[in-house]
Amino acid sequence: MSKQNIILAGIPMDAGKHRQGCRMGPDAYRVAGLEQALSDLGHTVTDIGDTHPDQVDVPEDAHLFSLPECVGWTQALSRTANEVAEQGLPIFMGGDHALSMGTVTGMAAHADEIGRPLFVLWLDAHSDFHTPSSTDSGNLHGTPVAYFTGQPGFEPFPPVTTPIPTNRVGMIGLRSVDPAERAALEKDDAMLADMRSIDEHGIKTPLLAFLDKVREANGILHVSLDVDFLDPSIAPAVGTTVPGGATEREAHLVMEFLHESGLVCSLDLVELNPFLDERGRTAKLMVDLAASLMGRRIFDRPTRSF
Ligand code: 4U7
Ligand code: MN
Ligand code: MN
Ligand code: MN
Repeated sequence: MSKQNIILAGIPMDAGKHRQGCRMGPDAYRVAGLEQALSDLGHTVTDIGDTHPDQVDVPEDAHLFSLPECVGWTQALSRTANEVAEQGLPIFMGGDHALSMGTVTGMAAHADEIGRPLFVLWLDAHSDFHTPSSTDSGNLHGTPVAYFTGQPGFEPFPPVTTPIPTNRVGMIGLRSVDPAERAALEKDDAMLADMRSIDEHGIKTPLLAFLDKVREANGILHVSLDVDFLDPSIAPAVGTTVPGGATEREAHLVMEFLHESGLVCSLDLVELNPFLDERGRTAKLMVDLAASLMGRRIFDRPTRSF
């Protein structure tokens, strides 16, 4: 990957779940030095500030948390992602994972415009494959993959004009998938790498297989990195911790391979809740992972003391 125009877009979205705090995510990445870390690698970096949701005329829903706000965010983010994708490589600083309903649909429209298929790599403990009717929690951050792959039941969200076929989705890090999600995923053909298979075969096996698929299709790759992909012992700042996650080296190795592939077109950094962090360690780790993805080499890792 050569030197890039990187666009940092803050998305202080907290509407995708009951527990609040992800709205502080964008500022935590700024304080943790994301812009400097990327410009030190020779990239041009522009922080366009924070995005805001559109005002929409959608009624509240008794079962779904903050439905109108989520619809307004999706509409605004889909438009913003499509616009910034034309200027370079966007990094969406969340915000909770419901923001991917907008970023992925916007990137899909962009990919369509340039005539290349969009693939999505989902780095997460969860599959986020609920629909509004299958979710028990009512938290829409558990639904983005179902939305952008075009599953039914998402009215009043904007119709998905460029759905991503499930065979262009790869999930790595899975260890908490609800029964309804599992039933739906079993019928589909997304690439699923759970932590058991990662323990057994190593994290590079599913990743390289997926990158080969992207390359063979002349595709481009959107990466969605949920903090809970990481083990909670190294990344405590997230509301939905699940033990047994990726280690620091596994996560960096994924980023290093992604860099070497040259296929990545955009990145979501989601679910960071700075209210739950320990002296900024999770925010700093996420910054380090983004830097690895953008080409920082292993000997250039900074020494850290807390
Ligand atoms: B995240 C959950 F029940 N499946 O639907 C749900 F386990 O973006 C969790 O991956 C969803 O953090 C987690 O509420 C969403 C739960
Ligand atoms: Mn466009
Ligand atoms: Mn998620
Ligand atoms: Mn998750």
